[in-house]
Amino acid sequence: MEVINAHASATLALQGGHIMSWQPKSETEPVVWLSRAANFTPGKSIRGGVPVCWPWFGTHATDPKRPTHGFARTVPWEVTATRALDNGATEIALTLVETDQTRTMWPHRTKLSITITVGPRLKIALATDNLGNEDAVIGEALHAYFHIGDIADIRIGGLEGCDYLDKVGGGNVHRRQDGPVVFSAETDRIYSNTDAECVIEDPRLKRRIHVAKSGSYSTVVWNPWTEKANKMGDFGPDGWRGMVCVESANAAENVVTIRKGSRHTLAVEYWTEKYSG
Ligand code: TA6
Repeated sequence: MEVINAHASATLALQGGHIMSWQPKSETEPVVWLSRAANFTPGKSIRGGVPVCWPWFGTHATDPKRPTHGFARTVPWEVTATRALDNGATEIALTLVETDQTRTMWPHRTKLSITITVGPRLKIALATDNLGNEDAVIGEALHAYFHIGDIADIRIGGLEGCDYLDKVGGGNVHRRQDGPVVFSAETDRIYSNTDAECVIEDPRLKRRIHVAKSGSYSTVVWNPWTEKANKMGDFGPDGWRGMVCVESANAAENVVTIRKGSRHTLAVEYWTEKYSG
């Protein structure tokens, strides 16, 4: 599904309620990155865009055979509303279509919906309604891939002093962020207890990308670097150099308990500004 308006263009897939690309008119390069070698296989994650990780993040807590990052990103969603807003932006609402298979993996009566606003900013609100008569605990993320000039040149501000789980090499080593995040090797970190806005400073593309959020207390930063990207096989030649994930999440110690009968929303806003570096 293509969305083109006075402010921006975007492509969405019904599979996973997945935003695959977004480019404001003010930019000559996409802001949300999509791999040139992305596979569009039903049931498989799409390499790039903003995958919806839900109702768990990473490996399932008790059953490692269940899909990594939950099932929401690999099942069909349906459009429930579209709206042209007064400011010229476009709003699209989608909801996950439950099946016997999803109910087997997730036996809670919840409804998952996403509202996407394509404009000079990209706004995404992921809402979980707990319709059951017991509390439900979820892990989740808007696993956003951002397009950058080169991973070795960028810095990410906003996480200074935050504690994080270093997942590289399958470890779970606790560390603390000293200064901006910079990259010189595979990087896979879950920053905990932070609702801070992050800013990706990109001197090569001469822009800053702002990643603001609410209802999210973890931020995941990921770049696979050479070896892991080659193993994954869907980054294309050196594709990993042109992307970084800054994921607004509730993961690890920040999983969310949604009281029965209530709603929890994880929302993000992405925008850019010129930056001379
Ligand atoms: O968010 C980082 C991460 O958990 C990495 O460890 C890597 O697995 C990445 O997500 C992509 O996972 P995927 O299942 O989309 O290949």
